[in-house]
Amino acid sequence: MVKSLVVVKEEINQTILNFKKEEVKTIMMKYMVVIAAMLLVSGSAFGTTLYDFETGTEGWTFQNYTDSQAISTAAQSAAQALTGANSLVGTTHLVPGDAHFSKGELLVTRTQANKLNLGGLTASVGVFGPTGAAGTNPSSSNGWQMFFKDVNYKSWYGPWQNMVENSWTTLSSTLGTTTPDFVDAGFDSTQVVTLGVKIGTGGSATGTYDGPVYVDDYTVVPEPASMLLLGSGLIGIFGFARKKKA
Ligand SMILES: [Ca+2]
Repeated sequence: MVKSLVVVKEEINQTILNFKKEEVKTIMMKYMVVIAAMLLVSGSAFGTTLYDFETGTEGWTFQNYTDSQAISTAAQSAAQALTGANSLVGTTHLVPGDAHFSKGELLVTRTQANKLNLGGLTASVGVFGPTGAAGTNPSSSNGWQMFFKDVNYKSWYGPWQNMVENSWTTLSSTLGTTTPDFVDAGFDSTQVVTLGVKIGTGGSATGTYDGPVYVDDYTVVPEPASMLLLGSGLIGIFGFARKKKA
């Protein structure tokens, strides 16, 4: 039996249509793979900058505990910036072995309604100390650490890092992975309200430091493992969609 021309034409059209569908699917698949790959390699693109001090102190202040008074002001400054044109500056009077001035903190306390779930996230912050900030003993430099407090004021303090003068240093901690320098029992990384930077004198430091210290660009990003899950999840979802359609 000879097919009518109309039927043949219809079959050809259908073949072209199917081919185009397949082509679109292939192209979409390629894009999805590219997007997933981008997610994997550029987790920072999904980072959230919490504080960059471009609009002022953004709620940051200084600690005034009796044993933690080495920083006595918190202000916006255009003298140094890691991002944008401004940072936060603290006036520092750091005295080794002193009951009041051997350590100090710059910090922000958010409202309970704006508490942060930092579980599994990597938090980072830039710190800058000019000439003299590190102290006079190279083997026992003044240092910094980042810290968090939860809604119950339980604390988590990250690893100490020696001050490097005249360049921005990024302090970084992943809650749940990074070994803390100090942590209160029961600290809840899913309900963080206070974030900050602590400075302190080195163990056998001998020099007093009077001058500014700067903080900028407090950012949180999903840890690499989360990005891997997200990326492979997207590939998985698309793979499932393809199978379902086929
Ligand atoms: Ca800034």
